[in-house]
Amino acid sequence: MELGGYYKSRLCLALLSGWLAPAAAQQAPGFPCQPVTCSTLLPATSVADPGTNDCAYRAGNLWWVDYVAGSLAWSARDKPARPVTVAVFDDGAWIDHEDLRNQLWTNEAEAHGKEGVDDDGNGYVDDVHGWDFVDNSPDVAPKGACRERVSHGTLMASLVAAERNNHVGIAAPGSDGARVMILRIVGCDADATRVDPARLIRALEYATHMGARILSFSAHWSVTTPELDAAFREIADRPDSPVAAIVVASVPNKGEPAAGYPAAYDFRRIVRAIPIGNDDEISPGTSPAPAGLNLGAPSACVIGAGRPPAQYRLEQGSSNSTAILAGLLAGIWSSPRYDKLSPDEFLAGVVEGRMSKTARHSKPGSRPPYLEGVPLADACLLATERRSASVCRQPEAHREARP
Ligand SMILES: [Ca+2]
Ligand SMILES: [Ca+2]
Ligand SMILES: [Ca+2]
Repeated sequence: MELGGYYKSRLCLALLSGWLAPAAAQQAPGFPCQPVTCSTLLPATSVADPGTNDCAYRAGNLWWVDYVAGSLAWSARDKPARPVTVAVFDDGAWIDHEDLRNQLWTNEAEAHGKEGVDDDGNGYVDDVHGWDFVDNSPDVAPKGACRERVSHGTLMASLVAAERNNHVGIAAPGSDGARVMILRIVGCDADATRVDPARLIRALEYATHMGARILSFSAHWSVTTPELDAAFREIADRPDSPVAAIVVASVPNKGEPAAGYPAAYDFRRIVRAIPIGNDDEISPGTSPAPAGLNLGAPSACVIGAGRPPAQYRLEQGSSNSTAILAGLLAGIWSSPRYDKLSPDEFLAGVVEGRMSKTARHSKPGSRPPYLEGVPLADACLLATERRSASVCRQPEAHREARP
């Protein structure tokens, strides 16, 4: 990262070492993870302005990256991350978007193989960056009516791993530590919008066999089958499973009476994203979820990738929380300190042992199980004296007063 450029930006005040303090000083004034209010988040300039580097971040519009101390999960120049593959189960993605195209998991055998040939013999022909399980195709782009709508999967993939420091758009906590595998499991047309258990089982098998260590589900559903339950149990619960992975599950916030699956599974490798809005509050209408690894993550006023090649969108919702948390976990897991850990070791030592025990909590929620609030996800456990984070915020004068 070139620091000099930050000082030159008229929109941007570089606050370097000291603003994001070591973990021991988390309660001090100026605590690094203080969010800015939503009203400051409207872009101060075009987020596609090529004259700045990750300009949405430079313009102070990526509050959600700072809220999870996401820059601490970016790799140090002398210690590049060993990226974690994050499978994004969604409606496909525009992988030619400028902030996504270099951030994709790649099946090297297919990337360097022959077109029309299943070069790695995994049963899928030309699966370079994932698979479309709806139309059984290597083309993971949105299809049908989805082509004319906001691509939910594109937004999610960008919140996991948008390319950092490429002079455009946004950055994400998993910019360095995550690579996204695109799995299209729902479509837009009539019957295709429902989650199909058999289709989902195939996608789960694909993701885990191709090496995904985090499975990100911003989708949720209310009915399941014994076979689908068994597939999730194998991945997310059984000790010593050869396909163990961490499932990051959304908890919806539109007043649904139950969280839906996979958040509703009481499995130990499930990490639930609890949506957080302004001022550390759990989003109104957040569904109850089982006790366990429940971490708050930003939901409101989040900028992510839209249509290719260079559109961005401001979106709300619990889906955002899930993707941000998945990218954050990948960014932390990929750091040299933790990159050798198995899923169970990472969960026990880092997610449960450190992140869940943070002093940062949301405000109390209005109903069980959130009456005491939830721990807020962040990467502050990666703060060291050796390395403090570089963050970029608008000068105070450019912000509106908080209500
Ligand atoms: Ca193949
Ligand atoms: Ca091929
Ligand atoms: Ca970018």
